[in-house]
Amino acid sequence: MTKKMEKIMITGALGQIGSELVSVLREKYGGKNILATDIKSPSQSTSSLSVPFEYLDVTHKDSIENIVKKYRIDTIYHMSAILSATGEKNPHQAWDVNINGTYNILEVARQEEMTRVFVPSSIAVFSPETPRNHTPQDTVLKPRTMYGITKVTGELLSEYYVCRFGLDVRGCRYPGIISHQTLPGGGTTDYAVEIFYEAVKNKHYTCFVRKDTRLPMMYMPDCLKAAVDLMETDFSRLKHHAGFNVNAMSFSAEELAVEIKKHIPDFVCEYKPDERQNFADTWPNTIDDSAARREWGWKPRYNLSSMAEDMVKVLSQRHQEGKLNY
Ligand code: AKB
Repeated sequence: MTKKMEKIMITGALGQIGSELVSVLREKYGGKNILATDIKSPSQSTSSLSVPFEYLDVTHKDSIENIVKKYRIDTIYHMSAILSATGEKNPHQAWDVNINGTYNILEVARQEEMTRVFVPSSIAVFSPETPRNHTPQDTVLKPRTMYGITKVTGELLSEYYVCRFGLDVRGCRYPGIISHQTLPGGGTTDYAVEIFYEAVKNKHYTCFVRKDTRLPMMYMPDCLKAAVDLMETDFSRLKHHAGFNVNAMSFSAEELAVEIKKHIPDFVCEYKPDERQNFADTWPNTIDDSAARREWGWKPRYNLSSMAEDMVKVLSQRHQEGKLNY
């Protein structure tokens, strides 16, 4: 029997995914049942959470314990993480936040006999040895970045907690996430978001990967749907738990620029690859997500053209209102 999720805590609630996840969970489960936490304070962010907020550094297990007890939390969406580019600049911090933070969350969840935990993973778990097209669910994972290493470890640790302690831990391997509410920070796929802001504001963007760089991407509504759908699925249906491949769209940087040009004809994109190119070069072109489709009914709603149309529409409107803060 799959237990009900009643009191839900989100870590990294002011981040790119966390900030929008708060709104979706608030609508679904009611604001009084959601607790947002982050290492930043809400005043530093533009997001209006409309749910209780607590400062939380996930590397401090005692702080997690205190908050979990105070709010009687039974479910955690653990969204705080250091992404690939920042992680490579400071691998020790990436290890601390991504590994020790995740371990602390899982340990507190185990001790408190929680209902469920969501631990997201990433396409950064893959590596040059992994098949790059239609990358299988179960395949070689030998990442070269500290971020990728922490994400593989997070998947293995999550699966260990499922098998060893019977804790219900779930997660999917997110591709690059494109959104218009909160900017991503420190990732390799950030160019796929920046390009929209620059196109709308300045009609020009210098992209930090080569134009033929093809990566899997996903629009935020699908990213949130994946998290909620996976967490709502009956446990008995799942053969995998952490690290589901989820596919939505896949395009090269140049194809993205061409798509944006359909809406902003005088947009010009240049390409000046930096060190992030090296990370992108070890990640897949396309993903096989048949396990997610089979086990919990995953199906994305947005493709490149519907995502780009929506992004340009929302950001152009905001720009006209003088509210495109970037
Ligand atoms: C990153 O680029 O680091 C992230 C990811 C793919 O996990 N967006």
